[in-house]
Amino acid sequence: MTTSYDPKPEHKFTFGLWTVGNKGSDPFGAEVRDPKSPVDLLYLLAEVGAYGVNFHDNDLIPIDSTPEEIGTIKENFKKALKDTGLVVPMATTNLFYDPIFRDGAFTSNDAYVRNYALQKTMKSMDLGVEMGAEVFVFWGGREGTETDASKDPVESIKRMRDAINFLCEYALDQQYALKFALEAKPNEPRGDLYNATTGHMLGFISTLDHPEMVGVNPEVAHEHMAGLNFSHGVAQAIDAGKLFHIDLNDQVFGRYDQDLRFGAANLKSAFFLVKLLEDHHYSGSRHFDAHAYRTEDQEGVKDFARGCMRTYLILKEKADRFNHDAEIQGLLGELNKMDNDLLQFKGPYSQTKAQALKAYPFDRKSRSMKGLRYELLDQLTNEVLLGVR
Ligand code: GCO
Ligand code: MN
Ligand code: MN
Repeated sequence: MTTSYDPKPEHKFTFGLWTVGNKGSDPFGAEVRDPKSPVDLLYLLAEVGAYGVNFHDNDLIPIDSTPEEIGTIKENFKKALKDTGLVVPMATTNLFYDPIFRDGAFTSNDAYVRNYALQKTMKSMDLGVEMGAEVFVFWGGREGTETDASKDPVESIKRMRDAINFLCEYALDQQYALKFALEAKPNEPRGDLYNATTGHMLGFISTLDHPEMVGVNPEVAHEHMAGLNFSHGVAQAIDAGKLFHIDLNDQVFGRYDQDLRFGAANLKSAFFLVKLLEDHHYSGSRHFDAHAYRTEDQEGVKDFARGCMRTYLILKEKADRFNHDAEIQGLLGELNKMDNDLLQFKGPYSQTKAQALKAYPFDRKSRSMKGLRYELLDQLTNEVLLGVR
């Protein structure tokens, strides 16, 4: 059945190889789904209607591959990309799985590990660019601590800055048209991770040698794990011109890292997020960094992937309805109306304006008694979401 909720290339829906390739193991139980090759996963993504695929270096090329194996893997993957029409908008490096990264990569106390991490990342950038990536994500999976006896956090932030500065120079040197997107997470797998939220990352970026090359990759689950309003963090990134990528999924507040299907847990915050991205014409990938429940087989993996994209498109339609609902827009218009008398204070600062504002007779008491009708506004929003408006 063809409906308006079918994914199209212009929606830029992407999935990581590690998302639809997730085999369902968790800290308490073994894998429940058979491994699929990167090529098989491309065909699965094409079948469900995705636009693109992202990968960590080792999702595509196992860490101990020989040069011959690497050649064959790359050739097969490129052929499958061509056959399926899928693109690779983003690539990233796995700096967390191998035991060498048990104490972090760029922030490890061991200079040997820090240098190996740089080498691995440069090779991963080469691979990403070869496959067409324009965005390169950095998720500091193990850049943190269990005990702060181990490291001075100021020193760790400096080490992180040195690494990103070095890699920006490498990209410039190679003439790669790559933008970097830093992904924050408060914890898991480490007890605490540095630069724990999108806001921290934005602050950190302004200290880099090439801040213009670096933005953020916020993830729903990560900000929810920190108990934060995701849309507010994303808004800050949009305002700073730094929303280079986004990881969509879902997460119940206060739980372990769940990576749920987009919209599976908090439909209303998913709605405000989609509305924010669409209202502000976000033009990057809508990347789903999530995986199917452990209960699922391969059919369930497809249900999961289709569900992520379908929910996004349904919420996009709801956002449009919200924006065109006369009663909702009437309420918002009323709330933002400016008293004619205050027009004199609009625009930039002047000494005269400041003096006039200081002298203005505000009637604080009568204005503070005015109800704002947010109960009605929120109820109308719920009714849009529930499909009765
Ligand atoms: C996580 C992260 C990762 C990263 C990925 C890209 O919680 O494990 O979200 O999935 O997004 O490694 O760098
Ligand atoms: Mn995550
Ligand atoms: Mn992520």
